[in-house]
Amino acid sequence: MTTTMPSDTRVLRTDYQRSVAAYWNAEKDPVNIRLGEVDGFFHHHYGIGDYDPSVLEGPEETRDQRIIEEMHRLETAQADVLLDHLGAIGPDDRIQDTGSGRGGTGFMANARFGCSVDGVSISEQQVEFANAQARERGVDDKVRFHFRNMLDTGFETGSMRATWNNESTMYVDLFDLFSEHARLLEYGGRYVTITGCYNDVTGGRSKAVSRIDEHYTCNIHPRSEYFRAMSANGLVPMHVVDLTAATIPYWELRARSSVATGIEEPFLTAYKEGSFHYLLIAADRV
Ligand code: GPP
Ligand code: MG
Repeated sequence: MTTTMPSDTRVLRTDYQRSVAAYWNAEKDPVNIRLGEVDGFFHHHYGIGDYDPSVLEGPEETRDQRIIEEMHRLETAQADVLLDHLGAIGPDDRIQDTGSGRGGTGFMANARFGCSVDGVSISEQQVEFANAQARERGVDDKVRFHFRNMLDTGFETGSMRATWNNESTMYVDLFDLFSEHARLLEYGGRYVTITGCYNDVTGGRSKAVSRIDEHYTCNIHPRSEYFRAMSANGLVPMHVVDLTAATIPYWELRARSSVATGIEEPFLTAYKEGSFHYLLIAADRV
């Protein structure tokens, strides 16, 4: 007997996609939930910027909560940097959060620009959670989350002023992904990604990068592939920002927190040995 709904087979096309969806449908990790509860913006990405070392000092009873709040502040700062690169977005524009998680970056975008935001995710749990958040915030007329595949969103061609992937490109083929972004974006529209990619100048996938892949069931791409796949799909890079040095403090703080998941050391090793970069790439649709 099958438990797969007809809608599942349209959105989830492969066993791999089903296993990724199962991971995110089950995910309730304190490193994400407790941070989101700080102010109601639930992120699924990492942080940037220096942490305030005083959070590690002071009264023991409130130390844990101070660290959680500081990690959340750094994650919110990361999303702000992504939004800074979307260009001029007005209230009448429509933009897409691609791999939208529990909705954090999308709600920040709507709060900043007043625009419409469509989020897509292959996790029905995440879509449900994020839509409930939209209702709670009273923005469900403008911010909507959809159970859709980012490689085939079904939205109208040329309908988006901007689109982004905040740490979600490592689940898909980049040529297929950028082909869909290029289809969705209007001429002159902006695509932004923040991603972890491996350094293919120094060699192949390092052991630390392989451990990250294994942890999230993902497939981290080499740096050069981003640029090859953009150029093949009419996306012309305007900004490339290496955020590697800026994300290391987040991982150091996270390693000392009560919500560490065990993936902290592979990230710190990979970044420090230079086998892995944390990059922002902003590109124009031509
Ligand atoms: C999601 O963040 C992380 C990923 C989707 C994949 C890996 C990203 C790279 C840059 C390689 P999360 O907030 O759900 O992860 P965690 O639960 O570890 O905080
Ligand atoms: Mg997280």
